[in-house]
Amino acid sequence: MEASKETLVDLYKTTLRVRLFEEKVWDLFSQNLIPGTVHLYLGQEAVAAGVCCALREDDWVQSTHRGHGHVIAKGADTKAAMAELLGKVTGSCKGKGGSMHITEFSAGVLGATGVVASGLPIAVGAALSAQMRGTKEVVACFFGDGASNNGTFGESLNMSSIWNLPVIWVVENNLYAMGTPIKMACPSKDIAIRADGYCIPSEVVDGNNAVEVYEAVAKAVSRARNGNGPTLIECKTYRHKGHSRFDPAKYRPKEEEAEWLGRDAVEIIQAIAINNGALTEETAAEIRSHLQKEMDDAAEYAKVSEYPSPETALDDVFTVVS
Ligand SMILES: Cc1ncc(C[n+]2csc(CCOP(=O)(O)OP(=O)(O)O)c2C)c(N)n1
Repeated sequence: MEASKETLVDLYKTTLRVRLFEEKVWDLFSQNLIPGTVHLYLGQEAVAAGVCCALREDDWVQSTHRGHGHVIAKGADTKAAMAELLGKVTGSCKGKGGSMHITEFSAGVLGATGVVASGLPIAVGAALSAQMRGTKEVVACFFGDGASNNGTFGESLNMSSIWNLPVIWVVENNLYAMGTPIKMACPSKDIAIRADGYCIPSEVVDGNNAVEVYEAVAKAVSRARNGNGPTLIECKTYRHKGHSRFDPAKYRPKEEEAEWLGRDAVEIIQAIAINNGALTEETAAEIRSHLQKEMDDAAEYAKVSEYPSPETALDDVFTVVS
């Protein structure tokens, strides 16, 4: 499914929107304005952009601990997302979720989670629900290379296959699970071949190229929507920063870093869009300055918003009474 000029502009805007959001997050985090920790999505923007641009508004995404990019790419309001990270009452979870539980249900985000690989079974449930309701909605489930070594990976892929569920399994292979290189944790060159064991078709793409991601996901979405079941797409990518907080990522070889940082997701989609006549240098710069203002406004909004009052601490907490 080839990307149209309109889609190329969309991919550029979404990739850049995520990049500028994350740069602003890093800036605010460095000023100690964000409590807890953050797992930045810087470097991996083309994955979220390529996936979310291939989805409909009423489709769903399941996120991870590295979730800001997924939420923003799916169309969440940047002000509410930024306020959430600062723990403010105007945040999308009223300031009670923060970075690792950021979500925006109204934009189709099922949730983010700090428990590695716990999103996969949730995606199975959401896809089963869509199938039973006959809505033709699909679910894209993001997870890392590390998560693919967790038991829920096998259980979820198996169920999605036998029940023919409308799921797109998106592995963001950024080569490391914290400080553990993928080579030490996975015997094969690609994670994608594991899908064969569950009779699920798979594809390996350049995760820094939003067009490649989009085209693979668009095919998978069409299969899922037409009742032909799940697909697994492995996106090879790289994070610009360490795993979280102040991890300087000293375990990564310098040559490897230089090679990946030289293949920047924003620069790649900008060059493709310009070469295809979808953008000019001028229109690309206009979009950038518009998006930069959006992020500056979002940060200001988050800073001046109030913290939730202590009396509301137990609001929205659910218990099952039997
Ligand atoms: C069940 C579980 N085990 C371990 C951890 C600690 N932990 C947090 S992130 C992480 C690495 C995850 O790697 P990956 O799935 O590749 O995602 P990435 O951080 O690279 O985006 C680990 C082991 C956890 N949060 N949950």
